[in-house]
Amino acid sequence: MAKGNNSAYKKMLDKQYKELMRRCQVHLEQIEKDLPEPKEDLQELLKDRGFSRRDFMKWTSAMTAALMLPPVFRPMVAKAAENFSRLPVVWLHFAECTGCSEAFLRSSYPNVDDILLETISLEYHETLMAASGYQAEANLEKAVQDFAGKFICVIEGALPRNLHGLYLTLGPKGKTGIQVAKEVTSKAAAVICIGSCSAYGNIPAAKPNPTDCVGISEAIGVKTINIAGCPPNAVNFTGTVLHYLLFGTVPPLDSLGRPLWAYGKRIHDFCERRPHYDAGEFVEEWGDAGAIKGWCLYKVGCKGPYTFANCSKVRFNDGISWPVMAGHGCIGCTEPGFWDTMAPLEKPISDQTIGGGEKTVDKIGIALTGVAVAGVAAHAGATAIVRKARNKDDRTKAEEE
Ligand code: FSX
Ligand code: SF4
Ligand code: F3S
Repeated sequence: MAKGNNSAYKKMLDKQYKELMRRCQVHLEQIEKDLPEPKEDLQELLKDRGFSRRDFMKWTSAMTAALMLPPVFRPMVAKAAENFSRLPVVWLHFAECTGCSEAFLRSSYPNVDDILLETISLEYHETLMAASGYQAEANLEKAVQDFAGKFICVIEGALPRNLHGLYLTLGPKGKTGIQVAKEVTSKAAAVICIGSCSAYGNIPAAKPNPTDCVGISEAIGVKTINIAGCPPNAVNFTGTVLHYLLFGTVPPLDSLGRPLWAYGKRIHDFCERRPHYDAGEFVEEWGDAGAIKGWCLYKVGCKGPYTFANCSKVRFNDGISWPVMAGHGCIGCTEPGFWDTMAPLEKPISDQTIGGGEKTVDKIGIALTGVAVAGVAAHAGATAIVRKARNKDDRTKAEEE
């Protein structure tokens, strides 16, 4: 009986994946018809940078798994990567530090994701393009017109709303950021917020927030895909764009607009220091014996228990390290309002929630478990809501799973 059920289940999965593959093939062919020729030959570029075909295949396997697709999708992920430079991108900057662009484009240890980002077809990017003034504005207008409904609008930075948006004006005509954001996003195929500033307001929105900065979605009411982080991981951006190139849809998102494949799990649950947390072994102060032994950073403020992101799994700079591995706690940079809600950054939140002062490990454990369980329950609830919305969206069951 059980065996029968198993084979029926396997048959159902096979059928769903076949349908998903068919859709993927149709979409890849469509892209080749609709979008301009690739601006770069990815394979040539990889060869020039010393990456072998084998390195590329390894990356393809890792990306396929990260996107929660079965290995049979590997050739299609490779094809989507080769088509990466066909996708026209208009990249806007509002209130931010440009650390997101810096993090993406200046990696000291470039990996396949970084090379892929180099191929991106940037029709407009204020900090990278040579044009300025009227020429820059004309370039933006042309890109939006030429690729209407086909380009991806990528946004870094929050939007100030006070003084009718006049705290942030752009270009020779002195348009407000809000005006530019509305004009460009209304013609885009999808809007991707890079970094927590454009996603949720973040540091420009930190108290007292005199300019009334908020994230893009809140400022102009558009649906955005939020690649959260300050700065975010390049992998989370390239993976999301690859998903779009593969299926023509945005990947499933949580209630905060973050792709579930990248932000669906808590930092704390995939942290290499977790066994020390479970054993009650904590760093008590910077440089103590626990710090030297690599114990858990919870008591020196790690916000990993409240933060959803894949930093511990994908790490940064070609997988070399991530904040906790470098010896500082996670400061929760992928969560909305992290600068205010996660402060003080080097003290545990439970110090406040359970009455302040130093607590025993047991007390911290109890308080933390309560907060973490509430966080997880909220996240699970949000996931269920997203799933329901997706069902409404008439997506196939195979893609949802
Ligand atoms: Fe914000 Fe990005 Fe942090 Fe900075 O552009 S997410 S302040 S790294 O640069 O927007
Ligand atoms: Fe890792 Fe921070 Fe959790 Fe400790 S509290 S296990 S350092 S994520
Ligand atoms: Fe940010 Fe924490 Fe990752 S601080 S980079 S979410 S480890």
